Parts: sequence; C-alpha cells; structure tokens
Amino acid sequence: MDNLKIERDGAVVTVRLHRPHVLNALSGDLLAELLDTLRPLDTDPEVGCFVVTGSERVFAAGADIKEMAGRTAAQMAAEDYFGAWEDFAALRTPRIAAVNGFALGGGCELAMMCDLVIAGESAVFGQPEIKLGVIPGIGGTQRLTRLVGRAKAMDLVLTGRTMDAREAGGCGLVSRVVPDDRVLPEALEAAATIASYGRAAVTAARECVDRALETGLRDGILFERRVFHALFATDDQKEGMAAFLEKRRPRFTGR
Ligand code: CO8
Repeated sequence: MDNLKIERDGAVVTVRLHRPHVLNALSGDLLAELLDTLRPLDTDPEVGCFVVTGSERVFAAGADIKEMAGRTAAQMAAEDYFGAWEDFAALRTPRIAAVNGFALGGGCELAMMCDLVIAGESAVFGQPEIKLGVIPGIGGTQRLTRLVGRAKAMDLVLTGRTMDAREAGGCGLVSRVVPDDRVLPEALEAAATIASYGRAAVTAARECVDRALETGLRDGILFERRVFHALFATDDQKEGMAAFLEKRRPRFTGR
C-alpha cells in the first residue's frame, strides 16, 4: 500500500489517504488500491462501516493534475478515466468522510460519495476545476446539485470559489461540523454506532435515503414501505423490538 494507510478496529475500517507530497491528490493507482482494499471488506460480515480520512492539512486536493495534464480526449475516453470511482460509490458498506483541511475537486466529490461527512471547523470545500479549464468529473455537477441545490452548485462550479465548513454545513454538504481535533474521534464513534446495528436495516436505510435523490416521492415512499415490510423477515427486527419491550440492549446478529 503506497497511497493508503488502513487500520481496522473491530467492525470499523479506517482508510487514510496518504500522498502528502501532492496533498493526497487522487491518482489512478490510489483508486485501484482503494478498490482492491475495500471490495473484499465490503462483503465481510464482520465489517460494519468505513471511515475515509486524510491528514490534518488536507482530505484530498482533487484528482492528480500532473497525471491528467498531458492526456488526450481519446485516451481519457478509451480508459474511461476515473469511471471506476462509481465502483467506490456503489460499495454497500456505509462510509463516513472525516474531513480536515482541503476537500477540493475530486476530494469534495469523494466526500459526497460518503454517507456522512464530518468536517473540522477549518475544512475547505470546493469544485475549482473551472480554473483548470475543465469541469468536475467524478459526479460533482450531479451530486453537489442534488445535495445543495442548483443556485449554490452553480455558484461553486462556475466561479470555482471555496466554502468553509460552516457554509458547507449550512447548505447540506456536511453532516456535522466539529472542532478540528474532534473530526476523527467523532467519525470513529459514529462508525462504531452504525456498525453496532443490524446490517439489513443499515443497508435498507441508506438505500432508501439515497433513493430519495433519484426517484419521485410516490415511488420512493412505496420503495421505503416495501423495504420496511421486508425487514420483518430478519432476526434483528425481532431482537430489536423484543429488547425494547424487555428494557434491555439489543444483540444484533446480522441475520
Ligand atoms: N494534483 C496534483 N498535485 C497537486 C494537487 C493536485 N490536485 N494539489 C496540490 N498538488 C501539489 C502541488 O503541485 C504542490 O507540489 P510541489 O510541492 O511539487 O510544487 C504540492 O501539492 C503542494 O501544493 P501547494 O504548494 O499548491 O499548496 P498550497 O498550500 O499553496 O495550496 C491548494 C493548497 C489550495 C489545495 C492548492 O494545492 C490547489 O489549489 N490544488 C489544486 C486544487 C484543484 O484544482 N483541484 C481540482 C483538481 S481537478 C479534479 O479534481 C477533477 C476531478 C475529475 C477528474 C475525473 C475525470 C473523468
């Protein structure tokens, strides 16, 4: 592992982006390592949540500009350059972005591919690609617009300006803004909490919330209700409700 540092604590796996000389710029090798690492863990029943983080200075300063700069349009298309980020987005294990410092371009897009974004007060978000003569290319125009609305997305994407954590929290990009030194502890705590719940319910919950961004209200409500009904086939539903009625802590088994 050259570009990542991986730690596992029980059911929580922390992935630390580690390319300090280029402010954690996202390269093809980094993406390949990330997917090679997370794919097997994604189907491990003992793993309940991923935390993705960077350093104190930077989450990720975007896609690796040096790697991309000389490529032709034909090469980009032939390789489907960075198309595999959608494989990261499609992982089924919940994931939390723990963001300190810059989350720019692809870094902001990576944060948006996570289920929770926990940011330090000094974090900086933005889609500055317009300044490089390009546009966001890992879902930025699509996810940002769904999360923060057209007005703010246009402002960020067309001017390339950055926003601080407070603004990002206020507009729906960030789940929680915390003191800088609390980012990783809060993320790990949230991850352990999520990992302690029944897996079927966690998967169902995140799929239903994400469905809200992709479908009409009537279809979304029906999808939610059907999934809700289906959870009554799990042992964890029986255990969760029995534990409540018996005034004890539930013991979820993932069945
Ligand atoms: N790629 C490569 N190298 C980078 C990147 C990057 N994204 N960001 C920083 N670096 C390098 C710098 O070149 C510098 O290297 P060196 O020391 O050799 O000169 C080193 O990291 C430190 O950077 P700075 O000296 O610039 O540090 P500062 O603290 O002065 O500034 C900033 C920090 C503001 C974060 C600044 O580095 C910056 O603006 N970086 C670029 C941010 C950016 O434009 N990001 C968008 C990149 S494009 C993108 O993400 C598109 C995604 C879609 C691609 C998918 C296509 C399908």
